[in-house]
Formats: sequence, structure tokens, C-alpha cells
Amino acid sequence: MKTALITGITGQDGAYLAELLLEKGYIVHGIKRRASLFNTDRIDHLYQDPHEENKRLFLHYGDLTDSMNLTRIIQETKPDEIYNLAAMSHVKVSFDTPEYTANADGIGTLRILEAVRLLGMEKQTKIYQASTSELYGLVQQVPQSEQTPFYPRSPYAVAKLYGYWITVNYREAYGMFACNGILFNHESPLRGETFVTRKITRAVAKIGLGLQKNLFMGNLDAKRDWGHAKDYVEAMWRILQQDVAEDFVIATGVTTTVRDFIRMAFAEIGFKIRFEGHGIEEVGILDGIDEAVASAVLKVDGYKVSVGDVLVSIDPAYFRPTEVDLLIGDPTKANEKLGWKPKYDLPMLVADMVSSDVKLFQRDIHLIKGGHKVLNQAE
Ligand code: NDP
Ligand code: GDR
Repeated sequence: MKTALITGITGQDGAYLAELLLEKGYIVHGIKRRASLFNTDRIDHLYQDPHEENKRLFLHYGDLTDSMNLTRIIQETKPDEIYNLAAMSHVKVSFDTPEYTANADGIGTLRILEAVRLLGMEKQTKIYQASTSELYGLVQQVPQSEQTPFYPRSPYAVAKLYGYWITVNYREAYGMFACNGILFNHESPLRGETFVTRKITRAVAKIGLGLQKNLFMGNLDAKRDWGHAKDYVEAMWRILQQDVAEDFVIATGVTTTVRDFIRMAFAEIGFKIRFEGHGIEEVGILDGIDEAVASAVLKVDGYKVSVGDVLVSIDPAYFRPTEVDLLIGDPTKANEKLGWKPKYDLPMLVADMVSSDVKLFQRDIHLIKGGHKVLNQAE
């Protein structure tokens, strides 16, 4: 029975990876941060009572900014595999908290690698580092592959650039089995609510149910290669099952604008959106309603919006000081060496996210109608 340690187990990827590894028979240790409110929503379904026999999921308090804590957890859990997923992962927020981001995302990676080395575990513990397509930043060439030069465009990406290279360096200097997965954007119903896809699918559900009037967005021209997180955690695991430690690009190879993602998401609830104007003057207007699709999805309150309403507006607050305009990954190496191919395409991803958010808010409406208080969820 193998043992894995997941940093960032309470995040989107941590939750799907923990589920996958438990299914594969692993003992799974996860590091969670102490918070004033519970932050384990995404893994509560995996929770096992501490008194249960054959328990295989264990949580430890910790933080990537605390070397001693990380060293102790690694020493105690003796993992065969470490998945370093913890990070301050929001690109826009990294402009507000650049030093903390460097500490957690950059030096945090060093802390894990150095702990394994100091403990003399460099020949027994494999390490996965959550690297990112944000490393490519300013477009040099497309599609982006393992050979494409990096040009990071945010404090987040610069911190992750350090994480990438320190992982390569420990592999080369100490013969450690340490690999970078250069993952392109991946989303799911568990995606954090302030990332663009989830922000859109939540708003689509709420607008459709009459709970929200308008969606405020930033740059609609950005293009992203979006996949499903479930597929991407499978790739992480495969990367560590290789005989030789290597870095891999994980992507779908298809790119789409934020604007088209919005169109697709509204289409899921039967709304057609027309975009007019340019730059911060651009708006998305409800152009038509497909009654058949809409009535199938919107079972609670019916429509509160009409054709001609402005449903999408631009707010410059959501623009970044430096933007990554175009990401499109070349997953050929992963296809060939890992035998990895995504099961979800973009339409399936959008459908999964919108239907999940519609259910979420339909449940809220039932609770409100039943006189229960629903916690305010941040936009
Ligand atoms: P999330 O933001 O959903 O999860 C991040 C996790 O890291 C959470 O568990 C969070 O804890 C934890 N965390 C944050 N800061 C610290 C810290 N200082 N110490 C310990 N834990 C911390 O990210 P994702 O699941 O989407 O991404 C996983 C990793 O993959 C991240 O490193 C991200 O940068 C990277 N990545 C993500 C991509 C994507 O498209 N999703 C693409 C490429 C790379 P808490 O729950 O308490 O906030
Ligand atoms: P990204 O994801 O920055 O690619 O990083 P995000 O979903 O935040 O942005 C994608 C693109 O959408 C544009 N955008 C907006 N973004 C947000 N969040 N909110 C808006 O209102 C909005 N309007 C337009 C952005 O400008 C951007 O171009 C994600 C994170 O998961 C990283 O941790 C990971 O490394 C990369 O993906 C790969």
C-alpha cells in the first residue's frame, strides 16, 4: 500500500486527487491550513472518523511558509509520493500580495524539496510540483510545449517559475524523482468561485433563477485552454508512475476566449447572448431564449430577465496590470509517454459546471422558501 502526501488537499485539485488516490488504495495524508471557518468542504465526503478501523485519509495542520512544520510532517508520514499542490493560486490576487505569493509558491516548493533531502529520503520519495501554463506568459510561440521559453507575467507566475526551476535543479543535483506538471487551466464544479469559469457558471445559474441581474467581467478577449480537473489529477498521478522523472505539459490543445465561454455557459440554460461595443464599453445582451432548454433547467422561479436586457458588463477592476493573452497547450508528450488523454471536452466541462451551479442555487432557493438562512457566498 503506497502513501501519498498532498499539500493543498482542501483545494480543487487536492480534493479530486485525494479521491483518486484513495480509490487506488493509497494511504493519503493531506496538509490543511488552520482557518477560522471550516475549509474542508471539498473533501468532507472523504472524511473518515478517526476512530474508524482501516482509516486511510489523515489531515495535518500545516503551511507552506513553515519549514519546520513541513519537515516534521514529511518525517512522520514517510510518503512514497508528495504532490505539492498548495499555493496562493489566484493570478490577480498575486499582484496585491506579491511577497506572500513568492514565499508560499516559490520558497514553499524549496521547503518541500529540501525537507526530503535533509531527511535523507531523496531516493525513496517522488515529488510532483504543480507548475502552470502561466509560466509561458507573454506569447513566444503556440502551441506551448515543454520546449517553449517562459516569460511570466505576474508575481504568481514568477513565483511558480522559481518552483519550476528549483524542482529541475533538485532532480539534476541530487538525483531526486521530482517532476513538473505544466498544467493548463482546469476547472470543475469545485473550482474556486473567483476564477473566471466558475464566476461565470455561478452567475449564469443565478441570473437564470432570477437571483442576480448582471455579471461584471474583465478582459473578454483572453484565450485559455480549459480542461476538466478530474482528467488533470489523473495526469499528475501518471507523471509519478514513470520510470524516469520528467516534466510534462498537460492540456487539451483547444483554446477559447472568455467571451465564448460566457456564450456557451448561457446557452446551457437556453439563453443566447449577443456582444456589442468594444473594450470597457462592451456589453452582453440577451438576444433570445430557447424555451425548451430553459424550461428544462429553470424549474424554480422561471425568468426574471427579458430579451434585450444587458446581462454582461465590463468592470476595469477585473483587468490585470499585465495579462496573459493566449494559452494553447501541446499535450503530445503526455499523450505518447503517459498514455494520457482527457475524457472531457469544453462543452462537457461547461455543461457539468452550469448544471452543478443550477442545482446549488435551486437548493438555496428551496432553503430560503423554507425560511432557512443561506450563507452569503462571495462573488
Ligand atoms: P486552489 O486555489 O483551489 O487550492 C489551493 C490549495 O492550496 C488550497 O488547499 C489552499 O488552502 C492551499 N494553500 C494556499 N496557500 C497555502 C499555504 N501557504 N500553505 C498551505 N496550503 C496553502 O488551487 P487548485 O486546486 O486550482 O490548484 C492546485 C495547484 O495547481 C496550485 O498550486 C495552482 O497554482 C496550480 N495550478 C492550477 C491550475 C488550475 O487551472 N487549477 C493550473 C496550473 C497550476 P485553503 O483551502 O485553506 O485556501
Ligand atoms: P488564470 O485564471 O489567471 O488563467 O489562472 P482566471 O480564471 O482567474 O482568469 C482567466 C482569464 O480570464 C480573464 N478574466 C477574468 N478572470 C477572473 N478571475 N475574473 C474576471 O472577472 C475576469 N474577466 C476576465 C483573466 O484576465 C484571464 O485572462 C488560473 C489559476 O488557476 C492559476 O493558478 C493557474 O496556474 C492558471 O489558471 C493556469
